[in-house]
Amino acid sequence: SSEPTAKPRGALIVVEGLDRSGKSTQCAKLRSFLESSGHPTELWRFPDRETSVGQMISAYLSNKSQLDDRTIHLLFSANRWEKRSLMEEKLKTGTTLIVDRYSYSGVAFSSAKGLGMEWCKAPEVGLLAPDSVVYLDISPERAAERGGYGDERYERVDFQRKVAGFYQTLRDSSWKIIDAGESMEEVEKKIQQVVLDKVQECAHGKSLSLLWS
Ligand code: T5A
Ligand code: NA
Repeated sequence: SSEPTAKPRGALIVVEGLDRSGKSTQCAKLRSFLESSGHPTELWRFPDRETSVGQMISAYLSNKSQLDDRTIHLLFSANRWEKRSLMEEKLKTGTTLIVDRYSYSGVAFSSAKGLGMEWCKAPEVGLLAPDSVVYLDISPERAAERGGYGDERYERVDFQRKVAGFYQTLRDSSWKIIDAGESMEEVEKKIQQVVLDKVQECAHGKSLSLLWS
């Protein structure tokens, strides 16, 4: 017959973890791995500091501007919403997206400042839910030893410990916890298998869902 064959969809893979857990390092490695395994892949990150909303976020993070806690929370969320339709289009046309931080960072960091977790989750509802969340697990102390924290706003051990607690509350069955204290190569290998399985599952028809349901 001449039924149109739907293109296999791409997977939405989110990488989360404390500051300096190795997310950006591993996202870059994962992208090369997927590409070389024949899967069209793009690497995205949040905050996306390129957009006008992203520039406001960037100024805030580097302490060049001050913003009310709820205001910055909503800007981080808006920064994801402004990329939502492109995200859906990419996935549906077969591109796998590796996303360096997503709504979980949004909720964990703002909750650690004292905002209510349900309030923090509300503006994220309706964004695309990741097919897999790779959580790079490391203690705040170990993370702080890596090149030292810089001057960005949230880079303090006591604050990062609170963030870790909220990340733990957000875990669900889509999460894979990876020991991020091992060597870069060990971490890389562990992520590869998890993600490859998920990419194949998505190509075979796993449907997209929405946060937070
Ligand atoms: N935020 C973010 C919110 O509050 N709300 C939100 O909605 C979002 C999306 C900026 C801040 O914004 C907050 C969270 C953040 O505080 P960012 O721009 O992602 O977020 O932060 P960056 O500074 O770019 O990245 P991180 O600090 O999170 O670092 P990474 O990406 O986790 O770590 P990486 O790969 O840069 O590695 C750090 C160092 O460790 C080494 C690397 O070489 C590097 O020097 N390293 C290792 N060393 C030993 N062993 C390993 N296995 C190693 N892996 C990496
Ligand atoms: Na990073």
